[in-house]
Amino acid sequence: MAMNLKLRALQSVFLIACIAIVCGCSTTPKRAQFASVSKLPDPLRLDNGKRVKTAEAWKARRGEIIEMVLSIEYGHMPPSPENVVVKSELVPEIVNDGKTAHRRVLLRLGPEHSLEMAVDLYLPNNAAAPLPTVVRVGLDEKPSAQLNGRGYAYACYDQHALDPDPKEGTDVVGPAQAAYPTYDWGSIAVWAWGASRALDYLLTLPELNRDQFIVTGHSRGGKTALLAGALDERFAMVVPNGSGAGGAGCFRVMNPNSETLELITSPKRFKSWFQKDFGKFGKRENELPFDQHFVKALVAPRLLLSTDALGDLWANPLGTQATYLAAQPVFDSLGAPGSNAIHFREGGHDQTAEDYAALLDFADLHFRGKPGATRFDLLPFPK
Ligand code: GTR
Repeated sequence: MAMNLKLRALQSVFLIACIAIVCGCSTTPKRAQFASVSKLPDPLRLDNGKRVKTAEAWKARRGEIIEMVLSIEYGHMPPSPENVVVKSELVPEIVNDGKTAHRRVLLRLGPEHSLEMAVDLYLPNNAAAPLPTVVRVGLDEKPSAQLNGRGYAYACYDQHALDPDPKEGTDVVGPAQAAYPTYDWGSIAVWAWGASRALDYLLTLPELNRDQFIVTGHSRGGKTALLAGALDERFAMVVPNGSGAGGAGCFRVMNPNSETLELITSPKRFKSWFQKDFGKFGKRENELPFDQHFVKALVAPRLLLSTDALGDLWANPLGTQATYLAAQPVFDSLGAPGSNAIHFREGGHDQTAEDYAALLDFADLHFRGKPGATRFDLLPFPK
């Protein structure tokens, strides 16, 4: 008997070592790395135990999931203030070798219009309106030439005007949290609320197609884009890039060396991005009633594409594939199997021209019926 147990233990050590070699990891694998997609919580099971079978039941389940992820992970956001106005607008300038008209708009919003937020708008010259529009978390001129060149309008907004992003381990009560003191929202929720306020303004512009808004962002901006798109159904397409922990990465299924729930919620790092008690699930991910595929599922049946890099282990590519697989049944059940997509490129932590090309190809496919060069069905890891 004792011999048998010894043999079993030896076998397990050998098996773990083999898995570690296959995964290319030198450290002892952590428990979470071995969770299987089939063991993740079921987004299609209502709190009362019944399984979702109709679109109506999904609506109810969607409400349950929203409350679950906001109360536990991100914190609650105030409703739309419905008062976004333009404070000032700079005269458009022509950039990108004459191909783009750029203008900066300063918005006022919130209680007594006390909040201000800048939005940069880049419109392609000579493109047929109304245009599909990419909305990015964070001001960045770089992608404008590529996006405008493909006939997409591009807008980006200054999320830090609502809540600044000081160096890790420091928290400040930002202007939006000060304006709405009774809400428990962390920075990601504030920034995501900002995406919706930028959209409130963009929807007033007749040159933009109101049914073809895409929200994207990178890294902490990717987490923000996923949450914004998950909650705000006016976004037709949602593209988190390199978003990892708190974004498209699964907390229970991880590459070795990926950022864990415990690490990201450490008070020395990014506790302030989340609802203040979220960190208690560090090393207890299995007790979470959801995982990040629930957040992805909130996008269904709209379009969702996560773009990631295979060399960006910190952002957990394996776990991003896991959430893609685990969210798929929700898209299937709503009759939109092709609306859930994933794309991996070689390289590291960035949102590159290749990532934007994948976004544009996915949008062209669904908005214009025009297939591009990017494949969305390639899975780098075994299922
Ligand atoms: C890292 C953080 C990641 C990611 C990244 C970024 O330090 O651990 O979750 O958000 O910052 O936003 O660049």
